[in-house]
Amino acid sequence: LTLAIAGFAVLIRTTETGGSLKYVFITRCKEYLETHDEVRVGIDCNEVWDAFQSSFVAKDPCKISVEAYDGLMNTAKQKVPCNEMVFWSKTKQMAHKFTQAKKCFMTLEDTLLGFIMDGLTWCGSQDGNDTYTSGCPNWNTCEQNPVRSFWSRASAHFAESACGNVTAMLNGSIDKPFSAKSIFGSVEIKKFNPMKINYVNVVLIGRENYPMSCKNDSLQELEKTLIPKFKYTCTTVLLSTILKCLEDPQKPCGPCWD
Ligand code: AVW
Repeated sequence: LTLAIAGFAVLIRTTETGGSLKYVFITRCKEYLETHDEVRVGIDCNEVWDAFQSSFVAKDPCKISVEAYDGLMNTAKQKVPCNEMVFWSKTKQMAHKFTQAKKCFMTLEDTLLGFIMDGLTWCGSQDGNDTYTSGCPNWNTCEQNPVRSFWSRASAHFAESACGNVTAMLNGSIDKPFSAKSIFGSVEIKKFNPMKINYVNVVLIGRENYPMSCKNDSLQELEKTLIPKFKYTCTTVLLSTILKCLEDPQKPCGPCWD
C-alpha cells in the first residue's frame, strides 16, 4: 500500500511539473532528427525544449503573445526547399496524407516544430513554474493562449519562408473553402513574400456529388487578395482521385491533380 501511494504521488508530480509534456516533446524531437539528416546539425532537443517552455511558464495562460515564441523559432531554424510547401485549411487530414506519401511536399507539421507540437495542448500558470497539459484555455477561450499563439507564430514563420510555387489545399465540400479568419487567411497569406513566391496554386478538394467550384465566393475573395502580388491558379480535384494517386508509385512526387 505504501508503495502504491508513493507511486501515485510520483505520477501526479511528474504530470504537474510537465514531465509528460517534456517527455513527449523530447521524444518527438529526437525521432524527427533521427529521420531528417538535413536538420540534425546544430539542433539540440533539450535546448529547443528550454526555449519552448520559457515562452509560457510562469505566465498568465491568456497573455502569451505570438512574439513570446520568437526565441523558439530561432533555436529551431529549418529551411524548407522552394516549391514544396503545402498550406491547408479545413483539409488537415488530407494534406498530411498527401505529404506523407509524396515526399517532395511539406506542410508545417512536417517541419520539426510542427511535428513536435501537432495535436498537443499546453500552458503554464502565473503561480509557479509548472507545465500543464489539461485545464488550459481552449482555442477560443482567450485569443492569446499558448497553443493559438504558437500556431500563429509557427505559421507566420513557415509562410514567410515560402518560395517558388506554393500549394494551398482547401476543402471543396464546405460552403466557404476560404475563410479570412482561419490561420491560412489571417496569418499565412499575409506573410507570403511577393519577392520570393511565384505561383499560389489552390487545390480545391471535393467529393463526388457535391458541387465545388473555383468560382465560389470565398475563393474569389482569396483570388482578389492574392492577384495583385502573386500568380494564382485554382484546380478542383476529387478526393477519390487524390487517394488513388497517393498509392501510385509512378508518381512518387505528385502532383495528383494535373
Ligand atoms: P483550420 P487554418 N478551435 O482547418 O487555416 C480549436 O481552420 O486555421 O485551418 N482549434 C482550432 C480552431 C478553433 N476554433 N481554429 C483552428 N484551430 C486549430 C497551419 C485546430 O488545431 C498550417 F500551416 C485545427 O485543426 C495550415 O496552412 C487547426 O487549427 C494552416 O495553419 C486548423 O484549423 C491551417 O490553419
